[in-house]
Amino acid sequence: MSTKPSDKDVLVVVDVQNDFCGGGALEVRGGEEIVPAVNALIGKFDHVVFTQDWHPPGHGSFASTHNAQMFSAINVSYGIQTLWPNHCVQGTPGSDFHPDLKTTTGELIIRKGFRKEVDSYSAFFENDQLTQTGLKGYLNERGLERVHVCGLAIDFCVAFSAIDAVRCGFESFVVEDACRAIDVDGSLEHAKAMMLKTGVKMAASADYA
Ligand code: VGL
Ligand code: ZN
Repeated sequence: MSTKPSDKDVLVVVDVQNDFCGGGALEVRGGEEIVPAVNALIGKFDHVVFTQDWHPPGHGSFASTHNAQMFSAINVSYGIQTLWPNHCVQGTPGSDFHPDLKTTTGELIIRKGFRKEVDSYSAFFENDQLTQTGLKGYLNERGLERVHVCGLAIDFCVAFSAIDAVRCGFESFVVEDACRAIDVDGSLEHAKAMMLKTGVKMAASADYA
């Protein structure tokens, strides 16, 4: 069945940035392959929001900040934090959106991860699960009720965003073919299980007319 997005539907395009694409600092395998599918979705929605991972130099999620191994994990005040290669540093080319991404009709860009001590995977809450980005209020004030998430990476920022959308009272969908995974230490399987348990619905680009 194919449905046409209404004025209550919003597409949230997560972190389609150079550092998550081929040759980027935190390359997601096949990341750039989703750009045509994401652009096609953008063309179908009246309301489009982008997120942009946006870290200051020396961010607390960078392995280099802790002289630790990339993709290892440490305990921080808000729980376990995976340590990443330096990526999406504010103002660098790696933090730019993929050059082919059609950002023109976007109504809002949510930047996240800009506080040095707290990472932010979700478009709604920072990783402390408390600090809000403002997206919930924005969507509520604009009467948007259904959130459709695509982008990079499905096992981190996409999953956290879709799960938090449910938590914030929205109906939440992940457009699976318009996502790719980092898949470190079983993260993809874990994220999928969490999404299903929370009530996130899996969708495909073909579901949208
Ligand atoms: C992301 C790890 C670190 C993502 C961002 O966009 O999924 N993953 N920062
Ligand atoms: Zn990041």
